[in-house]
This record gives sequence, C-alpha cells and structure tokens, in this order.
Amino acid sequence: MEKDWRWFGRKDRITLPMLRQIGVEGIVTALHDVPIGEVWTVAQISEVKDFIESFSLHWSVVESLPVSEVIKYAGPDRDVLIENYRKSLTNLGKCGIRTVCYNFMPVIDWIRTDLEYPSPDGSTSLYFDMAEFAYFDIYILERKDARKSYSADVLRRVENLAARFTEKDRARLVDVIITKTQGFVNSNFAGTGFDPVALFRDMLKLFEGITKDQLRENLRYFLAAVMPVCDEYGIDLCIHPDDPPMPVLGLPRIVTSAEDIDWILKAVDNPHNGLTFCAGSLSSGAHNDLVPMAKKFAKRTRFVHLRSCDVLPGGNFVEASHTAGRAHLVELIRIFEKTNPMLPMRVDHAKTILGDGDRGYNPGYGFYGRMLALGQVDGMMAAVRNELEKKII
Ligand code: DNO
Repeated sequence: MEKDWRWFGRKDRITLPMLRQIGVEGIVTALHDVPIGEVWTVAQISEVKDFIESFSLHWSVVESLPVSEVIKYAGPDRDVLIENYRKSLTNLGKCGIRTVCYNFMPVIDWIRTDLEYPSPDGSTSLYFDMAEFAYFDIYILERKDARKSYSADVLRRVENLAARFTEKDRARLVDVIITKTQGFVNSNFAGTGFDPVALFRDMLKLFEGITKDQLRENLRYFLAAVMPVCDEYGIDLCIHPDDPPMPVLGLPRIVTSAEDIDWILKAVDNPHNGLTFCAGSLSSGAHNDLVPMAKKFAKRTRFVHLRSCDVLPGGNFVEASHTAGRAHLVELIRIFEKTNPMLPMRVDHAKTILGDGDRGYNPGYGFYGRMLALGQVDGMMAAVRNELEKKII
C-alpha cells in the first residue's frame, strides 16, 4: 500500500520535509478552512496541491470533503448543498485528485472521553468510557429520554460519577467530546464565540425522529446524485465507518457493521461508491470481526486507516499499539496488499509519546507516535511483500 500521512495544512507543525524523511509517499489532507457546504474552488485546491508537490510529494487523498447536516437529515436545501458537493468533486477531479473520503455521521464525528489515558509504559492513548459519555448525554446535554439508551450497569456507573463530578470534570468532558475532538474535523464546532453545549442541542434537534432507515435513504439519495460526477472524473468516494460503530445520543448510525457496509455498497452498486476501511473505528465495536470484513470488502476498499483497538468491559475501549489489539493489522495488510498494492493507507491515530502531548498537535495526531506506528506498519508491509514474492501466501 502507499504510505500516506494526514497533514493538516500549512498551519500543521509537522512539515512536509519532515514527512519525506520518514518515508511518507502521499498526503491526506483537506481544505480545512472552508466551511462545510461551501464549494471548494479550483484555485484553492491547486494552491494546496502545488504546495505539496513543491516538496516532491503528492496529494493522494482528500479527508474529508464533509457532507452538510442538511443532506443527512434531508432538509429543504439539500439539493442546493448536494449541487455544491458535486461542484467541489468536479473541481477536485479537474485538479486530478481521485480519492475522496467522507462520513455520514449525524451531528458528531469521532467520539472519545479521554485524550490522555495513561498506559503503564508512560505513554497515553485515546480512550472511550461509556459511563462518562452517558454522563455527558444525561447530565450535560440533558437529552430527553437519554437514560433509555443505556444499560442498568452503565446507569449505575453514571450515578457514581454524578456523585463525585465537579464543575471542572464537567468542563473537561465538554472540552474533550466537543471542542478538542470535533474542533479540527468538523467546522460546525470550530473556532470560538459559541456555547458548545447549546449548539450541540440545536443540532440534535435537527435529527429528531430520523430513523436508521431514513438516514440510509438520505445517503442513497446523496450517492445517486454525486456518482455521475465520480464516473466522469474517475473519483473514488469512500465512506468512513462510524466511530465508535454504534448509535449515539439517540442518533442513528449507518456504517457500523458488515451488514451496514454491504447495504451501502449494494444500494448504489458503482465501483466509485467505495469504502474507507478504518480498522480502528471498526475494531472498537466488539461485534466486528475485521479479518473476514477485510476479505469481504477489499475489492471496494479505496482507502485504508490502519489502527487497532482493545474493547474493554462495559462498552469502553482504548486505542492499542499498531502491533496489538483486535484489528490484526498484519492480517489486514496481507489481504489489502494482495488485492491492491497501490491502495492509499495512513496509520491514523497513534499513542502519545516522547512529549508529543505538549506540542499542540491535534489529539491522536502526534509526530513521534505516528512515526513509530508508520515504522511498525512499514515493517509489516515489507514482510508481507516478501511473503507474496516468495509465494508463501
Ligand atoms: C478522526 C478521524 C475522523 C475522520 C472522518 C472522516 O481522527 O478519523 O474525523 O477523518 O470521520 O470523514
């Protein structure tokens, strides 16, 4: 697979010359400053593309071209927003960019409750605690009927938290779940000058009454409308799984399992309707068995995120090292290398090590942690290529 790296643009303190030295081949990035729903112009895209190329790298994948909430809940303006999306895809196509990742998670993208969960070795990892998340839902968002979404055991743990949580703990949860985790991937929550909880509540209202089936239909409608542009320019649009892969905050989620992915790929059966195989998101759901999933979907996989999770009791999970956890990255690499050795791949999040946490990087996107992970994955890929050459596998 092609060794790619998520780079957050000129403001990123990890520079393109640094990436060249560690063997990165392709760049994954987006026009992070363009608000969701606005058209990406050829001028804006070319400017970033030329900058990347001036360092002898190339812009391999767009992550993400975000889908407006209006499209997800099928609001009255959805056709206008879909037309804008088609224009952005056209402009990317004109600039020669052929792989575009997106997601269809309503309101909230990826979710963690702790960005500095300590490991015995002194490193830290990204962590999800179901009870803390339920506390956020019940006691901070105060969502109506929120308690019905959780088991008796989780609710018991929530009451324990409620008995001891201070204002500082509550503020930390809002900061982690909304500001720090969403801020850099979702321009709806970027910047300052708004009340994150109030905004969150307003956005949740937009999806009141939307079922899983309706959300699926809204995705089908969107895909049917954008596929002709993908066909014209040869663009692979690849949906990112929901992270974590389960319904949250009373919202449906539709990219959580093999059955969901199968539905999406069949609903619009076009090779440009592809998958981002995010091993990290999928492995955080105990119901997902990644090796058979990779085998089943390898042919429609257009982009790979390599990362692994350990699922813990009570619905909690922690991001593991790239050589451990339940994702079985070496097996996944065997499958993807065999199917398409040119597939773009990035290592995704990694552990925070060696002072990465003090350098102002986006959570999960430190330098040393990802460099170590890339080295581990590079080694696995080299071994797998050797097996393939010798026809061992
Ligand atoms: C977080 C990421 C996600 C991902 C988007 C793709 O680190 O994995 O934000 O980029 O969901 O659309």
